[in-house]
Amino acid sequence: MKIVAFAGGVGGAKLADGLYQALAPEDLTIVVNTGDDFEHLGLTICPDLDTVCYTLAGLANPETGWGRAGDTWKALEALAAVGGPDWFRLGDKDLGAHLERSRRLAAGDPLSAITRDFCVAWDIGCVVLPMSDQPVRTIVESDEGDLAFQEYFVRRRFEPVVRGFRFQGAEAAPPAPGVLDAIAEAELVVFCPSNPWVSIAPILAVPGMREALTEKAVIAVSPIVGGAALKGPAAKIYQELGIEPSALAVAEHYRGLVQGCVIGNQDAAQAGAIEALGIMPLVTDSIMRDKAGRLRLAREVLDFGQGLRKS
Ligand code: FO1
Repeated sequence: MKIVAFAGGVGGAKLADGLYQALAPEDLTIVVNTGDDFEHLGLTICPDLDTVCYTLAGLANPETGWGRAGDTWKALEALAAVGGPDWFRLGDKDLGAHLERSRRLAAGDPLSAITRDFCVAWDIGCVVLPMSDQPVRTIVESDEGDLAFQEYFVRRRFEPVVRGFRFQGAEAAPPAPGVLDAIAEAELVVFCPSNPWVSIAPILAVPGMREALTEKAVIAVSPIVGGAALKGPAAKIYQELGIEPSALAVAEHYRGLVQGCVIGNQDAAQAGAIEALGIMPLVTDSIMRDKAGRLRLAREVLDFGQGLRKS
């Protein structure tokens, strides 16, 4: 069963890892958000690509979900000692990937080719693709004006009040090579439990992406459980945009794109309202506490997808 997963951030990477455990490597393609990418210290940083790859490779820092396990901070300490900006925590091993990616991008290599080679180096058997080889930058329109994503998310700890988002460059960012083919061949597309506003929306903003999904069975896993986000600003953003954060709000957010929505046991009472949207709910324990939990949820999503008939 060929699957495509849309992912960004730590939560998305966890379900991507579950799907990676559940499927033959050749049956999984992960399309990753690049709207969080930014130029920093003269480097091009791709946090969601690295978070997905480190997680699948078993290299990710288990406490934070991002960066490398067991990393050290000598370079960043030395940088700070001479007055450099150390607000974005880049570990020594992590820096190795950023240096090589930046070197190859400057040499003209496409991000998708670099990502493919990193996957080989990190022994990742499935295909991991950036949503586009062209840059897309999420701009957060806030009560403090426009903020680059990492300024908002890390430097300001997502405190600014969100008014909206723009995905700068998306209109000139075609899907990366292989993305549309993978979707066309897929029997199921899964929106991992990533932030709908800043992880999944940028992927959907890539020209042709929504159209590619119209004939597909698509399932979203809600990142909002019990009215809260498991990690990050998703619930706060819904609230600031005047929407009560809930699994139902996520289903409504994806209405017209998805046939199924996986929600937490805490949100079982919303299943009827989700079904009334024409979206099939699956109520389960949607929290992935460990590697086995990721595999369990992934298997439930795949079984759910098998049962769904493209209406
Ligand atoms: N997130 C933080 O909250 N603080 C950091 O210092 C930080 C550093 C960092 C370095 C590399 C990387 O790949 C991710 C990093 N993240 C950090 C996470 C990142 O900002 C977010 O994971 C994504 O951009 C959105 O999920």
